[in-house]
Amino acid sequence: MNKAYLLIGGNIGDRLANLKEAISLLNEDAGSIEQVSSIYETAPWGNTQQDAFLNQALVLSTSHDAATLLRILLSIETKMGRIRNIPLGPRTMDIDIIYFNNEIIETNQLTIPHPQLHKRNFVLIPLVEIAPNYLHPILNKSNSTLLTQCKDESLVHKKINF
Ligand code: PH2
Ligand code: MG
Ligand code: MG
Repeated sequence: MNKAYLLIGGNIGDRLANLKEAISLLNEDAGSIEQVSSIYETAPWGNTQQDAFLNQALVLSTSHDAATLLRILLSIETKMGRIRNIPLGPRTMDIDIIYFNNEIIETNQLTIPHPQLHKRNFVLIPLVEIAPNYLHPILNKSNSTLLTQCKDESLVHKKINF
């Protein structure tokens, strides 16, 4: 079995219901969700003129390889009404592969580890909750260390009451 670390999130519609739907579609179509982080409300990163996101990190156990998994994830995004228009812009659901086992993959479709992960609190904070000691296979640092060294100042806070 392969172990994929995913980050899911969105900022359009019923954000909480969309996270739950993404998890159930992942369990149906992609493999088995083994771990989930808390849900975080996160300030929009990159394009700041949009609503706040909810983000959550997941561990998926899957028999698919990374390229096949990517196709499945994109089809779930499409099922959930994702329309790709503005880069870094608002979306119902984005499902990103952050790590895949400890593989380093660089193709036209896919870069793993996710090339921006170490620059983003909205990725690192949920990720540290479920995999603090996982070593980034290129930077050779744990997720905890990456978070300590991250210069991102955008706000991320745990959502407990909805
Ligand atoms: N995704 C982006 C761009 N900016 N900001 C937050 N807070 N959360 C996201 O998931 C996010 C983002 C591109 O995929
Ligand atoms: Mg993304
Ligand atoms: Mg994406």
